Amino acid sequence: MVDKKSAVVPGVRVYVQDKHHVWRLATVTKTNTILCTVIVTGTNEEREVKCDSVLPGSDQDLLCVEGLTQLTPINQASVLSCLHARFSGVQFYTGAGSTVVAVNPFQDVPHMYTEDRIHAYCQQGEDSPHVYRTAGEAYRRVSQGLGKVDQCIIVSGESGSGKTVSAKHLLRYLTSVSNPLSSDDSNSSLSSIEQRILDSNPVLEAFGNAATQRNNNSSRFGKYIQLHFNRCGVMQGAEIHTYLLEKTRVVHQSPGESNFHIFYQIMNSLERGGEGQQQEPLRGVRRDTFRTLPHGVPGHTHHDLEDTLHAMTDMGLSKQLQQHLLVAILYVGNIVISPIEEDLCELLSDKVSQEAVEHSARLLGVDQPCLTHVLLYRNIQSGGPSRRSVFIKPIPEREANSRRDCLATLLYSRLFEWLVGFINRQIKPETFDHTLGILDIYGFEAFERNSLEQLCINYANERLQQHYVSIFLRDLQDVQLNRQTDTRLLSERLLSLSKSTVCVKKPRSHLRDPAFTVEHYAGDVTYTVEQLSAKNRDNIPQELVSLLASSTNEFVSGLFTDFTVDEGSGRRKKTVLGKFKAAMDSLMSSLDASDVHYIRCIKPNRESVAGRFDRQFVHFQLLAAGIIETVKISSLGFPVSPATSKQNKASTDSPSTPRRKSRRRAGVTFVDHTRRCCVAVMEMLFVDGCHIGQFGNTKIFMHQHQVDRLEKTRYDILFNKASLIQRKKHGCP
Ligand code: AD9
Ligand code: MG
Repeated sequence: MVDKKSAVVPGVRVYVQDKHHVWRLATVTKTNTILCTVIVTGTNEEREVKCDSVLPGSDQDLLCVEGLTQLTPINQASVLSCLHARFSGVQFYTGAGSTVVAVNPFQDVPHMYTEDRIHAYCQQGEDSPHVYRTAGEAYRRVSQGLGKVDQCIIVSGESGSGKTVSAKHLLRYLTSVSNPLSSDDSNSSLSSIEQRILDSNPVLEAFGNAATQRNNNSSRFGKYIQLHFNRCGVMQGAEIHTYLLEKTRVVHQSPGESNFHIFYQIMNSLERGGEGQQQEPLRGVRRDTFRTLPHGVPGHTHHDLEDTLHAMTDMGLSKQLQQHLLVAILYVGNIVISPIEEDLCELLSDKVSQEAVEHSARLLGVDQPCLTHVLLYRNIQSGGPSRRSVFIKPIPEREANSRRDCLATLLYSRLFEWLVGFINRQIKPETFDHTLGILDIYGFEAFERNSLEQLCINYANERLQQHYVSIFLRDLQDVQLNRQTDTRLLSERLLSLSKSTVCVKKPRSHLRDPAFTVEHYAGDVTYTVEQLSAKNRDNIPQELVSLLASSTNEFVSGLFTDFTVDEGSGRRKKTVLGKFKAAMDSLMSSLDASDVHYIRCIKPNRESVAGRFDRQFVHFQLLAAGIIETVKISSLGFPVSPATSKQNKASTDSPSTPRRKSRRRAGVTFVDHTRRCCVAVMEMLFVDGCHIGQFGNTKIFMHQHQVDRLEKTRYDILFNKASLIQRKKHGCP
């Protein structure tokens, strides 16, 4: 730990370990070589503790510490206490090097997200930690051709920590600043492309989010939205990539959880006598008609129904089309299969089940006997290509149940894919120069029972965490740090984090079902094996697809005409995990090609309530996410090392065209002329006596705050002039 050996003498401030608070600030009153007596700050409580168990503390006013690297000293106790002090002081954002740590307020804080705040960040040089600061930095790079030019903001944190809300604020900032009209005049409306991009949010949330035990509005899919800009920084459009929707939720929800929001929204609308209510298949339907629509988490409101419908209409989506297919999916969930004998079953003849098959067939545009047939029988093909014959075989109850569930999940996942495709067609530009991506995936989660869905979600988080660690490791290798002992320790720690193979072990608790435990970076998770491999194979019967492709409902048949079932078997068959891994690999390549900015979201308590900061819970998240390590690294070294000669990549460049010329000149004369210029600039800027960084032969090694200041000054000088010239040249407003 940093400064571990500083003297423990009377009068000194230290942090002592505490069961409830994790660490508490105290003052040493007496000491010998092994033990010391302390008085806990704010109390009269006296404690005797081991000298080597304390961490150095200080009198620093933690509320005012905007960046964790400014803490003196930096250790896990001071980082935790700082975030706590700021949370209590209604300061929810804190810097950690270039990363922004966002603690979820769990209450409305409208003053933090006003148009004026956006204006302050984009026009008036405001740079206190905020999602707007991160968005502004990424935007500045993309619009001025800096760094790798393509940018990505990764929002991470566990389920319910505030990723989706942060991503929305990022998007709002970016749509606002990239549109000169809206940023000049806060009353003017956004241009239609920006509005369409914003509209995609409530629509995708309605279809892809649901209430879970951890979050009333939990994202059940991963989302990577790439905003496309021209070289002047004007938004041209966007493209949305989604990752593995948790489709099984359509037919099965864990206790206390709910189905996707859209179903409730449609039900609310129909129950209130909304459009479609009078037509036969939808007449009289209510939420409690459907087995797959549990109440969900108490207190959950579907207040954004109007938003969804409004946004859907704006995007040109037909309400009726949505309603019919969604209600059909719910009816499929009501079909009950009952066994006749071991390998033979039938549809239950009760009213609910009969109505269900009748209505779903009608709404799906398929023949009712055909629908019944594909649920209860399967085709077996035999013979070679020349003499192929097909046998029809009844299937057992269990298999028929999975077919029914497969029908519902297949319909929903195809609808979701179609929706994403539809939105992309509305927002994708014909041409663009650069991209700025925002990644908001489902957060790490561990429930009582965890299956393939959690395995994929946690795997994705594992990959992102490794990426985060590798970014800081790479900086570490790039830079010749001047305090080798401390950093070697830190790099070893980080290396072990990044290289640790996922550890699988036997579960500790005695579960009845077979299970295995994975030691994830954010804690152990036990996965039950039952159904895991079936879900992983994700077999889709061809008969179901053929039936739907032959639907008289053009929309339904359209969803399936080009859909091919993966008929591979054994090793050739692509599993869900295999496909998901490939999607993550491709995402990681995209991240590697971009400058990456991080927002690390922290959930302050498990109960999702305002005003409660559970120090143990937060402490665990800080350690697991490696935040404390990265703060230490950022403060110890010079995490930023822009090359001044050939490898010129980042911060000291001027905007795009002039940059290339000056770079060549700089490469030749760096040692004498350019070096002297750099020293002069640094001395001029950092006259307040702070360290001006270190000069190597080809690089300057700087602290993050120095780069920030340099960038800001350069931005102030160059942006107004150079970008004006560029904008004029490209005919931009
Ligand atoms: V999950 O991994 O998708 O399950 P997220 O996305 O991390 O999760 P989300 O953004 O949905 O969490 O936030 C959870 C809840 O916290 C929201 O519904 C809000 O009620 C609350 N929240 C989050 N961020 C803010 C904020 N900046 N201001 C106010 C917030 N409330
Ligand atoms: Mg989310």
